[in-house]
Parts: sequence; C-alpha cells; structure tokens
Amino acid sequence: MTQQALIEELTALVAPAKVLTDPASLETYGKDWTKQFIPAPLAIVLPRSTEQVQAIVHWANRHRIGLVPSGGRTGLSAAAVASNGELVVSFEAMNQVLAVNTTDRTVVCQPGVITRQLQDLAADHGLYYPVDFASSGSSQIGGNIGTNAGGIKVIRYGMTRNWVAGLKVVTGKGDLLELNKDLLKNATGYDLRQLFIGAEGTLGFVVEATMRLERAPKNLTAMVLGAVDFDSIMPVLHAFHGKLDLTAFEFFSHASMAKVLARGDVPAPFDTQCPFYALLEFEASTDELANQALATFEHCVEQGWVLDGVMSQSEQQLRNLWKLREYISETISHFTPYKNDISVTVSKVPAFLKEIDAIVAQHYPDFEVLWYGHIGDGNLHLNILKPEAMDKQAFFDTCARVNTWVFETVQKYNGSISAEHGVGMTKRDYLAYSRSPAEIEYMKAVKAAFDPNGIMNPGKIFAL
Ligand code: 2HG
Ligand code: ZN
Repeated sequence: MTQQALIEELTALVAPAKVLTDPASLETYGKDWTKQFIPAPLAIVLPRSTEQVQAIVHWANRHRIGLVPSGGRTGLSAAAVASNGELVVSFEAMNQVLAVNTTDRTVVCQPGVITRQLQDLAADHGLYYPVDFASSGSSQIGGNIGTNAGGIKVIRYGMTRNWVAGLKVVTGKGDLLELNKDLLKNATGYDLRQLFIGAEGTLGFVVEATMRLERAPKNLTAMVLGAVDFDSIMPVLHAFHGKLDLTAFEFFSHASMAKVLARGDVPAPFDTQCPFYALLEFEASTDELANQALATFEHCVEQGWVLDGVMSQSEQQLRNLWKLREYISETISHFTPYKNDISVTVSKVPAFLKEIDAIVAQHYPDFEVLWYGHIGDGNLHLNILKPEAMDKQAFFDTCARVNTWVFETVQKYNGSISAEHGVGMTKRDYLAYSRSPAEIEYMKAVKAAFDPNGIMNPGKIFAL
C-alpha cells in the first residue's frame, strides 16, 4: 500500500477525528523537548474516543506501523519523538475531566488533561493534586503516567504512580483493559496498572485515568538557604527533616541560579553569594512550626553549614523563591544542554556527587556544568551546556563518550541512569547500567505479551 493510501484508510477509519500531514504539524507533533533527533513521522492522528484509539491500534497492527504517543511534548528523553516514519497519536483532543468524586477523592481524566488543570480542579474542591513540576502548565496526565513523572514534591508525596487509582488502557493488541477499578484495596494478583505506569507507551496507551487527590496543604512556606559548600547541604537536609514535615527539598548551584537571575525578572534571594543553595518547603500551619524552621536555620548557621537564608512571608515571595529553582531548566534550554538525570539513595549523594563532579571536571574542562535537582530524593540533574561556537553533533558525541564513566559510577553506587525523565531514546543504550540482563529479558517478555508486533512506541526503552 502506498503512503497516501495508508493515510486515506486511516482518515476514513477515524473520521471525523483529524489526521494531519502538513510539514508544520509533522515537525511540531513529531518531537518533545529533546533536541538530538530529527522528527520524521508518517502523519499525526488526534483521536476523540477510546474506540478510535482501538481502531488506530488495529490499523497499525495490520500494516505494521509504529505508533508514538504524544501529550504535552515536554518529555526530556525523546520517548515522544517519531523519527522513523511512525504515526503520532496525539491525545490533545481527549482532554476532558469525566468525573469528580469528593468522597473517594478521585478525578477521572482523559489522557490529554493538562496537569495544571487537574491541580486547579482539585483546589476548586478544597483538595490537592500533589505531583508538580515546572512544565505542569503544558504536560498532560497521559504523559505523566507514561513517564511516572516525579518533580518537586516527591519527598513528601511520591511519584505519579502513587496517585493513579485506576487506568483504562488500549494494549498493543488493541484490547481495552480496565485496571484496578479505582480500588484502594485489591489483592487479586498482578497489578497490571503499575506496569503501564512508566512504560512510556511501549505496552499500550492510557485512554482514561482515575487520579487520587489529597488534603490541601496549609500555609506552604519556602526557605532558600545559601550553603558554604555542597557537603553542607546534606546535614541541613537532615536537620530540617528531623524537625519539620518537608514538602520539598531542592538544591541548585550558584551557576544555575545565575542563569535565572540573568533573565532580570526574578529577584535574588539575598546578597551573599554561595556555591550552592537549598530550597526547602514545609507547611507553616502553626506559629510554632514557623519558629521551629527559624530555629533550625539558626542552628545550621551556628554549625557553619549555612551562610545566609530567607523565608517566604507571602504567596508572592513563595512563588518568587520557587522561580529560582523552577525556571532553571527552561532558561538554559537555548544553551542546548546535554542532560543527565541520575539518582542514588540519599545517604550516598555526597560521595556520589563528588565522584561524578571529578569525572565531569576532568572530561569537560571547557564546558559549563550545572548542578541542580531534587536532592531530598537523591535525584541530581547534571546539565552540560554546549559552547556557542561548537557544532551540535560534535557536542552530543563528546558528551556521549563521557557517559560511560558517569554511568559506570552510577552503577557502582547502585543508582539509576534515569531517575524521573524516563529512558526513551536518549538513555536506551545505557539501560544495562541500571537493569540486569535477566531483568531486561523479563521486561522484553512483558512487552511481547502486550505488543506482539512491536508497534507501540518502537525503539523506546529498548533499541529496535
Ligand atoms: C527539573 O527538575 C526537571 O527542573 C528538568 O526535571 C531537569 O532540566 C533538567 O535537567
Ligand atoms: Zn526534575
């Protein structure tokens, strides 16, 4: 069948849903936020119903055409990039909230619901959807589930996985499965729902998700503390952990913050320049808790760990302090950064970071290196910035060579080569640094069970 005939058949199958083939749409929908791969999809389809998604999967099986799911396209591992003639299935048109249940504290969402929309809806009901990150204004629930998104509140609330009560999925065979039926307690064998969370669309597509909500936090308050050196951040974490129920504990280097301050629209937290900063957040629901935070801050200064600090006194100040951390990723995106998203258990972070930092300093003497991340979860974002004059491909090739040493160190510390961004295509060649050969074989067997023809997001997680 010619390409034209294939597209005509698909168009007739999903009408009146849209099939797009114009160059601008192919370019836009064919990629996520990564810059290493050139989008080259066959076409884009925007289904409006579960039945249409099933019809698309059956069509793809008949013609052995790969399907790439597409949500808010904010992914950072090229899991939503179609660079090989695949059909992109965008969930943009399946963007309705189908039901809210305040007794069960759940919301039934179609996959294209934007994360912020769910957060706002929860707030309208006096509740809270706690998974949050800088891209929550454009990322979609389906993508969050596909990558098991983490973000800035994991220390208290965990990853997206914790908030999925039930899923409806269309598997790679085209079957519609209803997984877990939104139950809190369900001890009836394998929890297939969990397999689809973090599977990056390689087993099937989520067509409906029931998300859990939580009690809304009271009087969230942030502190930014300037640390004398990196090693001082961990005792600061320990000191605050012991005294307060933290909702976030983030860190960033001065070089990272400097990029945000250079924008000119975010105020510096204080005048003292420190090599690293910690941003922590807690519920100051009583004066006693706020005083406890101040006393702990003073203790950290007395111990010589912290040089300066500030505590938010209003929502506006809270937001401004968060901008120092949340704006980093977007602000540095035009430096074409090479991203690493690595994790170890929290107790291993200081030794681990020192070793990685030494490797990076040795092998990238001429590149600017930025450290930031969710240090309270043991998750470090290591961004290497491309020198302006350097060719993009030469830069990525150089970074890829250094990966071997970085990932050997990750493996030595029993860590993860992808803490929260997923494997996609950017990390698939390094999977064996985090997963054993036997584990990878079992993973492939699971994929074959749900997707025997290998049409669901081919080339993601594993090489083709
Ligand atoms: C963040 O924590 C995101 O800001 C992006 O996960 C991390 O830019 C990155 O490397
Ligand atoms: Zn992150």
